[in-house]
Amino acid sequence: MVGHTGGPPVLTAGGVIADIEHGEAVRAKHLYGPEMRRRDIMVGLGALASHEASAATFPWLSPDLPDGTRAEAHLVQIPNKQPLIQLSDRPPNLETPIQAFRTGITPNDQFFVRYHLAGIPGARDLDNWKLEIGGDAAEHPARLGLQDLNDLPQNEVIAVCQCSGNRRGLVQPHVAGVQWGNGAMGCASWHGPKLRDVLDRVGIKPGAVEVWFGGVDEPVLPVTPEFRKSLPMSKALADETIVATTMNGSPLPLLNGYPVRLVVPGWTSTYWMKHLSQIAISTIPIDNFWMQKAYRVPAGMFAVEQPFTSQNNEQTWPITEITVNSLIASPIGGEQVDRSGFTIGGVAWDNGSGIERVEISLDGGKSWQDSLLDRELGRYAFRTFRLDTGPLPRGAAELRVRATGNNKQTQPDVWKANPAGYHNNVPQRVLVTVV
Ligand SMILES: Nc1nc2c(c(=O)[nH]1)N[C@H]1C(S)=C(S)[C@@H](COP(=O)(O)O)O[C@H]1N2
Ligand SMILES: [Mo]
Repeated sequence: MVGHTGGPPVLTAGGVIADIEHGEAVRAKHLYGPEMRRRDIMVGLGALASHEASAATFPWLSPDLPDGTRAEAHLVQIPNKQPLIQLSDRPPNLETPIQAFRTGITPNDQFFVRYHLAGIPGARDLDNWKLEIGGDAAEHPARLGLQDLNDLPQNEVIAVCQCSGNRRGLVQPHVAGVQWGNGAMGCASWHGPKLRDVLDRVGIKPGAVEVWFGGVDEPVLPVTPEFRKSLPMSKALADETIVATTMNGSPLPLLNGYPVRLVVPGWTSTYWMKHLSQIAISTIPIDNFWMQKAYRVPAGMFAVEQPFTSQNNEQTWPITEITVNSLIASPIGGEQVDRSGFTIGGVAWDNGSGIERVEISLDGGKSWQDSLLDRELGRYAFRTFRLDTGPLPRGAAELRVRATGNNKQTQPDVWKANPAGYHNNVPQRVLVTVV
């Protein structure tokens, strides 16, 4: 295992979040003794602190979210994380508050958490972690440890990890699924060997069509399908696709995939397998619920540069590339702003073509002006932007933001409705009061 301080947090069987790594056990027990329910450990940002707190107390929860979500969503404080918005408990689905997107890199302790299965691993389950690589198109299967990965040539990529369902909760009419607001995403610097170099350790036979991936989390009920995903060979062998052993210079937080996760820059994070423990190079397409039923969009609805042909059918395609998007993180909705002028700031990102332009409207979309783009951290990274508004008339104002990629894709005025609520990239609206 890699050495690290402040062990990763663990969800115990009883559903109480505790931290059992090393000396942290005592502190965790003290802070959140096993008798305490999760609801009791909620804290607020700053002075906010009550599990009664809801829409009225958290103005930064978008008004577009379903009422039920606005009432239920609350901040939780878990070890080694700042307060995150809890949207579900088992499995844990935790959203990053919008304030975190004022910088291009999302700190590990503010990074969102998404799981499909309640049987998520604790740190002890990962002590004997190994990565098994095989499949019918592998020349000679192998079992690698962390040191084997560290011995391969190392790469860094700064890339946005965005859930396919980010902003699903903001679409109208509402659709089923985790009701994410704007924070089911983050951008980090990921470090580790290329997947290609890992696959070369076992050798790829001719005839390989996909690489399949599994992690150590397991369904609690036998009827629940295991979470397994696959990539086409083109994306698996691409320069940017890595097996990350660190995140922002530290070991991965437990809930973000410790000790190793797949990083697939430009693609939504459903493919970014956490606690990666199985890789199979395969001559046949994977056939399971998570690839063939879930995470799919109507065929041809969203332009992609690299089709995933082995998984396409006539009606639907797997969701793959991120669509161009942008977010104002300052000011936030409901805030009062100064009529002498204020600075608007946030982030924009796309599938890796890179951000060419971010426009801002101060009048609800009637007129637009270019913002200033900060230095690019990498083509898969968040690009921060800002605009000094200058003086504005008093009263209500509606800000909007719209990004365009180097590939000329831009954000549509109307969401391309699809059953799962994916790819919601209509320009965000932020209502503020100029005083
Ligand atoms: N092992 C495992 N990996 C996983 C998942 C999962 O449920 N289990 N969910 C995927 C999905 S849909 C998303 S959005 C990202 C979330 O990554 P994060 O929890 O680090 O933010 O992990 C991906 N990798
Ligand atoms: Mo996701």
